[in-house]
Amino acid sequence: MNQFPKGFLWGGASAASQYEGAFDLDGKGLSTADVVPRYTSEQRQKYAHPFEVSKTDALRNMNDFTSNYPKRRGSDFYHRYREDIKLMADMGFKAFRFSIAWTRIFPNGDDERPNEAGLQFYDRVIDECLKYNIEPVITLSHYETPLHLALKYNGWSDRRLIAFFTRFAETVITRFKGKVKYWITFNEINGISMTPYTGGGSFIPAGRDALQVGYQAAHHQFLASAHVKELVEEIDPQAKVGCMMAKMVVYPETNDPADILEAQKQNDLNNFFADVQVKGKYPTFMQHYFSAHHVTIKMEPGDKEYLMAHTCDFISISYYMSYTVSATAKADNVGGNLRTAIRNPHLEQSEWGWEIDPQGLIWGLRDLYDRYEKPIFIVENGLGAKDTLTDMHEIHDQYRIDYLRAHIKAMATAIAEGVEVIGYTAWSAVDLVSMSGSDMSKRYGFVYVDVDDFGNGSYNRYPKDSFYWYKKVIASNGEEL
Ligand code: BGP
Repeated sequence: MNQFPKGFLWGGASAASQYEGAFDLDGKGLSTADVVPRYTSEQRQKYAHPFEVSKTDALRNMNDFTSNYPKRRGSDFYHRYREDIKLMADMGFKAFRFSIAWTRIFPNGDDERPNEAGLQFYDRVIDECLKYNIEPVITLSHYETPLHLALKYNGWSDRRLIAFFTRFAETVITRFKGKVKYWITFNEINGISMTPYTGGGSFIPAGRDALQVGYQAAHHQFLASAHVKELVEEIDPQAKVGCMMAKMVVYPETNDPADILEAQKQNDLNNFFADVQVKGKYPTFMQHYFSAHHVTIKMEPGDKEYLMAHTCDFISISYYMSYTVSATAKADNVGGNLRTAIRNPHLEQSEWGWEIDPQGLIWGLRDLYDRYEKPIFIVENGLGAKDTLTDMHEIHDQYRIDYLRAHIKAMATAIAEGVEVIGYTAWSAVDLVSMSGSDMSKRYGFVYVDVDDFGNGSYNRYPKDSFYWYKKVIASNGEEL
């Protein structure tokens, strides 16, 4: 029997830049995600991280209205939020995780006044959720930064971003006071050391190291998270603030102690991000890592005390797969959903080579709970797959059901052992644009959206087989899998 606590937050997740579309409507400014095109497979091979763009590309792409930018269209949630939230309610969702696009509220990021039309959109979305007793779980920054801040300040590598972000956060926390109980600060914050553009709108200037840029940006995001915590305490003390990490479960390739040490190091490097936001301080091992990698974090007096004074209430995570490293073929800091070269022969892979490992989730949950003793919210977990729409408008996604079932069972095992898990929002509620591929072919939703990689299609919504399965899971509070 799978036992889930009463009031467990079952639901699904999304992100503004992959879901909303309407990238330039009602006063919205451009974000870093809006200038990321869909890459061809050759281009994908050429770039180490296909979802990063250079400053030159960003400047060119911002004025390009003819090429294919799927994130600009998303799944048109902007116009179809009523229909989508109704579908979520039909599944019995208790929670819906989405992000607020900073550029709808402050189009340039450093504007003095908020854009009322942007706030009104989220008024409508939140009220629609509450109408069905769906708890809105809001991410303040999900893989996008106002493009203006990227171009003018080099994104989060500049300390001034903290004040701009705090103004944005204060605006929305005040506006949605009493309606939102769960705020998440930065999506997969641990990705930033590998992908400073996606995570923080920072380009890597020539001659600079990604690690230096990324970790400095992370320091600023840590402080910004602490500001959010302080604001929520003042404005809406009932609400809770969570940090968010891609939970990396890293295995050694063999039982050679050197491999085991390398895996431990990689796990520590990832947990570092929660160490700062939950324990409130930089762990000692990071000082050593920074000096070995010539990274210098510029801090100001009072930063350390501020971080210690405003730590998170809960930890939220994404979990898709596990990773394998060895002392010889190591991936230096496996951040974000990036793969190492070593294959785990015990695991099957998704069509995208992501190694499917439900037991790894048990390992990850135990590890986090042991280290932090804070409630854990799984806010992303799911299978990216190519779905086929039949002539009858059905989608037989048994593979997705199998994946989700196995991970939900794993979560139940961890809960039975005493890990406090407060909710599970699968990625994704409705199909949306893939973050890394910037295309529609890699689908995650319980609801199919009829649109292809080029924006052709009706955008009609069709429940998949997994929709009906998940409805039963929720209705039985996880007993019927
Ligand atoms: C996470 C991101 C999401 C998301 C998901 C799946 O890293 O937080 O935004 O998209 O992974 O990744 P992808 O879309 O690249 O398959």
